Amino acid sequence: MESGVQKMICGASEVFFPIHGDERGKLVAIEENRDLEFDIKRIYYIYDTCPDVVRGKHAHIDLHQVMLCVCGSCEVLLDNGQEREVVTLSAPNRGVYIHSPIWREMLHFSKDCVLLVMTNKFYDRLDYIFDYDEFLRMVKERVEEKG
Ligand code: T46
Repeated sequence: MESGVQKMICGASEVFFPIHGDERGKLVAIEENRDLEFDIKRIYYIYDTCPDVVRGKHAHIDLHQVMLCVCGSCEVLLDNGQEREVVTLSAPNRGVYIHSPIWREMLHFSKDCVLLVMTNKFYDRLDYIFDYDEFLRMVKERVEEKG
């Protein structure tokens, strides 16, 4: 499959990465500024999450990130303050690229889920918004600033 970008709600896109496969198995390579539109500053992965747990429940003020399940599956609720969408991540070469402030919740993790995340910034707790109303206020302010 070719790498590419497909539109989702405003602020997020679906991304695809090429699979290099032969008789030995499959391999996916992700290169910054080629397969991703940003420099990768940080990679982390989430695993061993119980199926009834909801993670995330926050937005970021200024962060670009791509997330995909290298194993298993989970759902991601994306909310840009005006539209909502639930995406199922279940392929190691298909992810979601979040490039604007979006409230996100990750849920329905399969037992074997490994959710890989690549971001353009180092970890910064001050970049998080944990209050949904505060998130809505920030989105509204940005819309007003843009006119
Ligand atoms: C996001 C979703 C997809 C670190 O020390 N460094 C890190 O880079 C991260 C991401 C977390 N941590 C520590 C902070 C907490 O003590 O790891 C612990 C769990 O992190 P958190 O509760 O933020 O995990 P999630 O799954 O709710 O959210 C994470 C990211 O924080 C967030 O940016 O978009 O995954």
